[in-house]
Amino acid sequence: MKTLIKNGLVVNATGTGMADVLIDGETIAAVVAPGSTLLGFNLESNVDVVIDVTGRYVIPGGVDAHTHMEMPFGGTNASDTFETGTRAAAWGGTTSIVDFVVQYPGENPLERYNAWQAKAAGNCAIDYGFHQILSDVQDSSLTAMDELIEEGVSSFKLFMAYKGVFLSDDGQILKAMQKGASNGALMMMHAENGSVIDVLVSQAIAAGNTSPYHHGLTRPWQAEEEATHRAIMLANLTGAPLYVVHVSAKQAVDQIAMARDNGQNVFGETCPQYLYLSLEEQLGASSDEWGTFEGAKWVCSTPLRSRAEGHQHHMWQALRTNDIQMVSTDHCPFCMKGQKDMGLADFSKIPNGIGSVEHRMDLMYQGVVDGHITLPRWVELTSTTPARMFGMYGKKGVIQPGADGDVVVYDPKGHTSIGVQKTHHMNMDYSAWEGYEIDGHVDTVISRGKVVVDNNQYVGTKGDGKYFKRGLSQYLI
Ligand code: DUC
Ligand code: ZN
Ligand code: ZN
Repeated sequence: MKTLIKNGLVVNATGTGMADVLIDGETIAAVVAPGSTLLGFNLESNVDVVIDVTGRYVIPGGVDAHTHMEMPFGGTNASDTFETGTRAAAWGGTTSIVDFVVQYPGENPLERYNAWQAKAAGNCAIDYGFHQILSDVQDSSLTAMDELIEEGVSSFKLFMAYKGVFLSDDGQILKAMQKGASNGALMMMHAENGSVIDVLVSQAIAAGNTSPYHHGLTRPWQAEEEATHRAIMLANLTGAPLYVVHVSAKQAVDQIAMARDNGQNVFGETCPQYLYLSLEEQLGASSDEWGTFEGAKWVCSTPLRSRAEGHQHHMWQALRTNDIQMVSTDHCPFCMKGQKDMGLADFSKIPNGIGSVEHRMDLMYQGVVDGHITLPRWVELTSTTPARMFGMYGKKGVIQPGADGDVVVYDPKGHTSIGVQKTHHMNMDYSAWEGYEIDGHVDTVISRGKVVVDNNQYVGTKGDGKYFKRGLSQYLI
């Protein structure tokens, strides 16, 4: 099967140019000036399908490097399965995800990895890879890190919060980082001071402050800044490369920027919720159905930050200046009914998470329209850097010969209305993004040469997505 995408403006992280893109089977075979012949062959008359994309952008499929499909967490499971979540991702122009294998204390990481492979196999709409979460860092976990790298799991997430669930103490973090420094793994960190947060949470509940807004107040920026600094220091001590996930506080951004200026291999990821949403909006949220519990829709960790304190503005700036290098979603959806409502009387029982996997490409494109970032930077933040950060670049993250045929046709004159009212495709009974209007539209999504979304229809099949065996981070070699 040969497909020619003609007359588009190809947008890569390196820049833009008018070009025709030929996909042969699963792979991009050529990127040529519009109307070119190749070795005397007229491309258009030698392919099976021609898609004329005049006036539209042709971008590499999005790579969302932080998702939690059907994750067991907070006494329930994230509501998107690999099937529903990856299909929603495809709808939104994301053609690869990297999800997290969960290891709870006492469990064997390799067994958990096999379990996650079994959950995903045959169910995904788009390609997928895995990071491994390590909770208690046993000696066997350190050995498993070597074996997992052989399996294509080259990044490991540790937590400085969620005591008794995920939290690793500083000694455990040190040991895992020593391993990462020696085997080339990228160490990922959930950087919040869990002990401090646990005390603040108990005090808030004891004082009767039980509404969702207090989730954010009890996870203050100081707890994020301190943990980010500590993680950077432990990485510095061991020589391990560090990737800080879901950065939300401007002070944490500054810690990362300082470490980078000092020449340390430290990277930062943020998420659309930390660019657009705020603690003030969560405070003001109320509905007839939920009252002030409406704010539970935006309970996630790290939490939304105060707009008055300027975190969102600082974050957009950091994306422009490359103090923060990429945008993932931390897609971890829960329904209000039967999941979030477990915390009706106590915010600390609300499962933490927001669902955005379908909307990341659109929300970040709006950043182009609003003048925060350029078109190539949009592609860099959402596709190229995630691919390079996590050892997928060349196949993913770029429109060039030899890359996988993961291509999105994006219409800058189109429009997208987001929300559950507008029938989003994530398995959630609400949207954290209800009412958001985007000045652009995902028209066509091609995953390894196969059209999976076209003209507002899903035309793929469950199982189209394959496991992607990742290499080491391409920022480190
Ligand atoms: N934060 C969330 O909001 N959900 C999943 C785990 C996490 O760190
Ligand atoms: Zn986290
Ligand atoms: Zn996460």
